[in-house]
Amino acid sequence: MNMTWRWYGEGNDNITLDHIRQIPGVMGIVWSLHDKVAGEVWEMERIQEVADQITAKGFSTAVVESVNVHDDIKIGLPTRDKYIDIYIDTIRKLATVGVKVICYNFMPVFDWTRTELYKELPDGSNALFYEKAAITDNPREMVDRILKGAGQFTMPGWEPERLAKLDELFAAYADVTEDKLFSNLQYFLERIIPVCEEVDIKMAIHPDDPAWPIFGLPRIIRSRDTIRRFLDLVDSPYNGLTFCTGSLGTNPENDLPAMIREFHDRIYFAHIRNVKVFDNGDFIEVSHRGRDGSVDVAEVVKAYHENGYTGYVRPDHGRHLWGEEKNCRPGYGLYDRAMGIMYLLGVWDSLDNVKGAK
Ligand code: CS2
Ligand code: MN
Repeated sequence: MNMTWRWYGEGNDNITLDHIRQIPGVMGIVWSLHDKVAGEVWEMERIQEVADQITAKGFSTAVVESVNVHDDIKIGLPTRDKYIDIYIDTIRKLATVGVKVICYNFMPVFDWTRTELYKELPDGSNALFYEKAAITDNPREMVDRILKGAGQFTMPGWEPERLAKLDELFAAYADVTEDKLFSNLQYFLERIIPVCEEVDIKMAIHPDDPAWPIFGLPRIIRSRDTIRRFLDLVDSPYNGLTFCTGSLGTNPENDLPAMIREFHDRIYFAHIRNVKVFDNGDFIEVSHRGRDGSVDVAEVVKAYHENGYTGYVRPDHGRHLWGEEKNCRPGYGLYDRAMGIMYLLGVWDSLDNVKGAK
């Protein structure tokens, strides 16, 4: 496995590349131009600048998360072609700085959704929490709560300017059924995948988080069957997956190791994290250690190991520890993610059963 770390960029995060260099085993930086909203042009100079910072510290630039997809593409409006052209322009530019995998998602309106950003765990740390009953009919209420909780930070997919027009967005999605969303995704893929084949970049869709529809909006990457349907939309090795155990693991019916065994040759990016799912369907993010939550993380790593997985991996979210929540992005502190890496590499190396395993 090729271990990576999601970094928000210089001056954009309290975690620097020098911090990351001290975490054993990290080979690559997962990066993006985080100030770009979906549909904006990515200028080559900006791309080059970040890529240079990353390579100067000896890291690979191979994974970008995310290049977000404009709502017009997801809704299927006539303006989608213009935004797909911009997307293709970004793919071509990213190829010139060594990008091999682009992670993106196709969730309507909201990226990952939680109801609380700093829910205290019994050990005194805190983490992202989802309370089913708190998802009411009023998305505005939830949006305000999340934006307030995030304070100074803008979280991916939670851009205040875009969410200010929530009513309009919901109205625009009114006719978008699950089938329609699948066919809009197919339209998008049929245009971009030939370019990816040409420039050798794998597209890796991120599953929906949580793995069920919310606020009446369809969510289509959520289970074994929907993933199979997705892969068949465009049956090219360049049309692949980010397999996020945290997102898919919110539904205990998803047998994650079995899904990894089935889909491993189309998984290009593994997000590994644990969630504890309660009987009423609420869930909270916990440490990577398998026995702390509902995801058998060691078994997940074993499924990758068995299949000789050589793709990119990152510890997904972590808890906020030792007071760092005052100063870090929700879910993206330093300590728990660093410990998560050591857990993942520990399991992997023990499976290698080799002294000084690589
Ligand atoms: C990420 C997602 O922070 C997270 O939960 O896994 O925001 C992810 O970056 C996007 O869904 C991918 O487009
Ligand atoms: Mn993820």
